[in-house]
Amino acid sequence: MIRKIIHVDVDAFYAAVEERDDPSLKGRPVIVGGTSDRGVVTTCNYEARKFGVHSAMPLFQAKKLCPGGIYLPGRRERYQEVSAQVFQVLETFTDQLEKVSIDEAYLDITGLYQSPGVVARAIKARVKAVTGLTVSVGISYNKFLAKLGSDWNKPDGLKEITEAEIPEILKPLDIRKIHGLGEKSAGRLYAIGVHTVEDLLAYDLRTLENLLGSGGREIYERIRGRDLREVVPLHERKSLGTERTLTDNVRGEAALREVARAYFEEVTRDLKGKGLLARTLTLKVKFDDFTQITRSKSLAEATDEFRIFEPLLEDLIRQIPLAKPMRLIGVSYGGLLKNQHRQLVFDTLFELGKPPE
Ligand code: TTP
Ligand code: MG
Repeated sequence: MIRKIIHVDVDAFYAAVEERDDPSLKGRPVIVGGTSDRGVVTTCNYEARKFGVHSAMPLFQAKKLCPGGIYLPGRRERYQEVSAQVFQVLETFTDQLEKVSIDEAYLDITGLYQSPGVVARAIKARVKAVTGLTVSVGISYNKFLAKLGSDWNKPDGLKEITEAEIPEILKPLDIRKIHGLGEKSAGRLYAIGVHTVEDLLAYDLRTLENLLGSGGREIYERIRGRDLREVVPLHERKSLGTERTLTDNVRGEAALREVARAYFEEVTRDLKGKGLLARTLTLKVKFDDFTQITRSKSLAEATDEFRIFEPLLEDLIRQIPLAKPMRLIGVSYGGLLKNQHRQLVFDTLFELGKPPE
């Protein structure tokens, strides 16, 4: 199946946070990276980039190129805070979200109904509304091409790369744009006259492996538009539940139902109280011989409605064998979503999905 992968990268992240927190900086070149001339530029906004300033440039050199710039020392904690806000927005679109760095993530939206273009525009609009920052978004059918897309027309960019455009769209690219090809390798290739992806496409797999070592195969595949890496969510969503060892073992369906229902009511209150929606209900029973059984049922859509989950609980109770005495019973919800963002996301998707008037 063709996947739908999105890569999101915040524009001039640290500098953009400084501009957001102090609007008087807007429109002026902002350079983050310390105030002593011995340091280097951590990042700078696009106004400063017009002067030729870039990340990792020594500050004394930046000050020569851009003497009128605003030089700031950087506030790591503040950037972490804003980063968390950005990820909170992203995580409302899918739980298939992989955080790559402080300002960068992959989302696998294969399962979403809306087209990737609509989702990408909704992401841009929501991040902007919540944090005031612009992001660039790349869309494609694998990670490599999605990342290339987000870098295509920064800042505030949006670029989709389709399978039909491969390899033509890649041919003119400078090999230094190939994510995964290190600076040293790029230098080595430059030295033998290989500057573009088109030049590199002329090399067969064995030659590339000789030139680039073990990473050669990966590069060989990527410039042909092939990349099978999956989007790996950092931590799968936690579950929310109650389980207790009973004071006395119980036996039979009525006893199981009584305890399971009490836990179910408790954990459903907890779910609502935390502003969460759930998709899966799980019932777990441990018997007196310490064997255990867990049974789950899922809904197509997450909810926090007691009456929607109630029949699922009944189903689960019927799946538990009743011959042995039970020593522990547990009920939990999984596939959790935050409730309050949901409506916002759907509103934005709806707005952006409407045909132009
Ligand atoms: P990047 O996404 O590489 O850079 P950026 O967001 O500033 O600019 P753009 O994406 O528009 O090209 O990095 C994100 C942040 O990480 C950046 O704002 C500062 C920080 N950073 C470092 O601390 N050290 C570095 O070497 C780099 C490149 C970035
Ligand atoms: Mg960035």
